[in-house]
Amino acid sequence: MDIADTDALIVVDAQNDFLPGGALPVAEGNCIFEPINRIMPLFPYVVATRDWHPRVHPHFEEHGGPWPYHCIQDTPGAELSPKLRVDEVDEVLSKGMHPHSHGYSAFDATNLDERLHAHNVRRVFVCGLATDYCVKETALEAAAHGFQTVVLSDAIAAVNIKCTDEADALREMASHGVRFATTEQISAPV
Ligand code: VGL
Repeated sequence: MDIADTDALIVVDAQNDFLPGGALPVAEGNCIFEPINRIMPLFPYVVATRDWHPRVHPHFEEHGGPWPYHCIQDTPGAELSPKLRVDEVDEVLSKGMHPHSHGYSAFDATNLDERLHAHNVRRVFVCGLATDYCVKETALEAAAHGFQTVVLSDAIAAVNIKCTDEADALREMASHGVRFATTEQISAPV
């Protein structure tokens, strides 16, 4: 799969709080960094998203939501992991700030759609955390916005509250036209 100048890479929520030792850790979260760091230089446009919640937010258990506090604005847990090659990131996109939406998708209450169109992007590759939440919702919405959408299956990891969540997420994405590839199948532009 040759990378074209109309391709973009979306690195979803590679943040300290989603990694082992963080507030809402994804067990295999650290496995994403080697493949992501390896392929980032191949892409003409790389967007890294970050969950960037206010402390008072319907996302959190304390405010009626499903999750423990995580990725609160301007806290160390909300920072992109130092394991990510941030020098390869063109734009950091904050999400999850809106008081009435969870912000799982990187398109939710952001200008990602406009940013991608401004860069003439036609196909997006999605990787990062977590397969069963923000990766899934971002990929589904990218496909719904008309982008060819490819999820990088060796550069994602799931929360898996239920052990079938990852498989369900992959099936749901596939049924909406999302395709899958491994980072080994990605090659430099010709
Ligand atoms: C996420 C659970 C809660 C994610 C965000 O980034 O996938 N997961 N909030």
